[in-house]
Amino acid sequence: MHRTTQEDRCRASPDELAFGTGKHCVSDPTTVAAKLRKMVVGGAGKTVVISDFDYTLSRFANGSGERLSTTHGVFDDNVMRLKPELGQKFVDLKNKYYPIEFCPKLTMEEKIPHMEKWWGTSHSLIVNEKFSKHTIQDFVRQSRIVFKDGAEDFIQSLDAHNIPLVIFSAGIGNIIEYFLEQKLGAIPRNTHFISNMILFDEDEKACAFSEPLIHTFCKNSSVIQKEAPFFHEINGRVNVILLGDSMGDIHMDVGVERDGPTLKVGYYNGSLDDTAALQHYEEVYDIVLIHDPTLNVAQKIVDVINSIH
Ligand code: MG7
Ligand code: MG
Repeated sequence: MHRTTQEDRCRASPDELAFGTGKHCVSDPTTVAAKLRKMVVGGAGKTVVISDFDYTLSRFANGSGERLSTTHGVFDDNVMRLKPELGQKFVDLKNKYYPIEFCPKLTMEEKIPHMEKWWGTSHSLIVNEKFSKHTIQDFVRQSRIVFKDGAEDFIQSLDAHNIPLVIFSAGIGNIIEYFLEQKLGAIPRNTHFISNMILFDEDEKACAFSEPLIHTFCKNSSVIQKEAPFFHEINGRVNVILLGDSMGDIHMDVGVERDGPTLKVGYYNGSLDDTAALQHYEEVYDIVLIHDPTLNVAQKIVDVINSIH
């Protein structure tokens, strides 16, 4: 029997999709093709996109390979500029906890208390400083958050075809909102958020964060409030396109009760030498895109679904 090698798998792609020249892995093309067929039969009316934001809809690195910003990172950069002492506190937290988040030797259970501490401390700093909405909007304008190529068109095309987009982020939802408003002019009607939201007092100063806290390792049904107003909109949308870049993103669909397929697209931003990590991504994501700064594949999938009806 012919054993599929890593090389073979990285070349394989289902006939329905021409992925272009970007490097990608599909470990089980038959399953991907079967899921896609079901999604095409269901059409746009049965589809919902559930996507992570940081390093999924946004770019991981610029053309020179420099790391770009996450939504939380907006505070690191801007506060460092304005109030170096406070800025250093954000940076120290990142330096301490980021290696724990990605440590291959720790289990998820071992990491969770550290993540709660990181998010909790960082959010307290934001609330204690009482940043105004206006200041945070300015921070976003000056931030190093960059859309992946084609992200604006992707979001607009979902809206045009009435496909809901649920942005499920352990980052800061308001930052995503301001970013979308600044880039798209307004937040499209189809776009909804499950995220950490900064709450403002009557003077529009940050005074608290929404509950429950969402960190990297609790992006699942436990933090989805079923009474969210958009839930009626995604009811009956049995086919899910899930976009993520981390291991914590693969259960974002479990809050949605249904029996249709989830096509999982994973953006791998790690080292190419880390074959264990890459292999792990291939096991949990249907399609793994390696160092892909575009949304071409996600757009292709949506185009295929829309092309039939
Ligand atoms: N992330 C989480 N927190 C912070 C923070 O305070 N500063 C920075 N720079 N990054 C943070 O979108 C989720 C990602 O945001 C990062 C509290 C984590 O690495 C997480 O994966
Ligand atoms: Mg991410």
